[in-house]
Amino acid sequence: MKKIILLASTLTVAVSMHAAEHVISQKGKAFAPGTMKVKVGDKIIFKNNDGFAHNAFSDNEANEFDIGMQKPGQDVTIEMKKPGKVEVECAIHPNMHMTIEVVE
Ligand SMILES: [Cu+2]
Repeated sequence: MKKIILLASTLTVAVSMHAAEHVISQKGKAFAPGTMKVKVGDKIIFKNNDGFAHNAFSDNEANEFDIGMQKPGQDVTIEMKKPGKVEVECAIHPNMHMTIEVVE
């Protein structure tokens, strides 16, 4: 039993060493930065720095996601699972968009 626990914690360390975290801010009805290059397995943290809700999503097949209603001050983390271009939009504010390039 002890061996299994040790193996599990070693794996967790190995994964977290390779995966980077990137922050995307939503403020003034805009994503910042406007473009971002990340690696497969990296995590994206969406921060809502506005006083109202956002709903970031992407229809790009490789990394399709929909955060849903994200309240002010809330952080939502998603993982980029496959390489490709990810065009991020906000379902509430049509003028909001940014692009994430995911590479191997
Ligand atoms: Cu929005």
